Amino acid sequence: PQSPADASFHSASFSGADRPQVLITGCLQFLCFDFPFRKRFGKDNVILSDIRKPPDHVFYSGPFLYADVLDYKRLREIVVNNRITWLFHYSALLSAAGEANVPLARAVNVTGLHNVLDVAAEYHLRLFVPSTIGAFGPTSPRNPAPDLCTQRPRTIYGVSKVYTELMGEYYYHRYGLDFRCLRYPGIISADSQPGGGTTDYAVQIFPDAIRSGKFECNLKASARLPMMYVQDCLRATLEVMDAPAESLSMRTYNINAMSFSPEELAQEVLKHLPEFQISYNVDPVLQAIADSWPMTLDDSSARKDWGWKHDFDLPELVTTMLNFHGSDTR
Ligand code: AKB
Repeated sequence: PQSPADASFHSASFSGADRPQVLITGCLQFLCFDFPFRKRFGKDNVILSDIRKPPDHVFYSGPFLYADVLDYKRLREIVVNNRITWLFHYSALLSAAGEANVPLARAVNVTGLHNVLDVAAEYHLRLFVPSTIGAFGPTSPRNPAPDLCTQRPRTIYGVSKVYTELMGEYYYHRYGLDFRCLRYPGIISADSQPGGGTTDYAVQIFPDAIRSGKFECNLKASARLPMMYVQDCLRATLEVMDAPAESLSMRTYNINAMSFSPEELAQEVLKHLPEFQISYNVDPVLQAIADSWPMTLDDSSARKDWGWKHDFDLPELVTTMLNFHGSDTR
């Protein structure tokens, strides 16, 4: 089914030669890129790519390609052959997946980034790379974490994302690369499978609540983390990419929407499903990661510089997610 995330994206505001030609790497990170990005840039002006095959139920209305970010020549070939001008680089192993396979995370998150930075600098692309709350660590302020503070993460994912922020900013100052970066909270999406993250519980709780009325949570009841609905996340991404360069006082911004713990999320689910039961089977590795992350982000610079504003708070998120899974008969 089409995601409710699709509903409020506005139409393309570009025409003719001004229209960006877009490449998205690692697009299966979110299954709902297709609609908002193609609506924005035009159906044939967005190339989605990944090394994985899209799930059978996912229909793309325009081009999808195999692209391995570790294959530098192939990346250049795709950029040249398709006259790409904007690149959104999503290929990455997330926090839990990275701890389970550090060499692979280092290859994809660091070597893949090098390839993308070099291609983007060579062909003068506008480049977006997401960062994360995982780029903060146990010595960062947690409530809230400001844009600029100590960042000493203890996961390979977090370390690679601090490196991403610094390298992107370095290429901006050194080579004039138009690098733009947002630190995403945990992203909650109705139509994607959880993908190796610490915040995945907040995605999985909804289908489990609808299908069985129960959910076993792998974080503590009190583990409070910043979260965002995918529609807000993709809109923020398009907005920061559209922002005039002179409005950006920085190249890496926090964006914030809501913060909640598993216990608070379960309370909200209970308002819709009075029989719902949550139990806890805490994974110590994931809990240690969650304990080292902020509870909320200070995103005042994003709000001031380019007008960031979230739409979804916890009640709207829960209603939207339950409605989606309630009507999902897969
Ligand atoms: C994860 O949990 O690893 C990601 C993230 C917060 O970046 N969802």
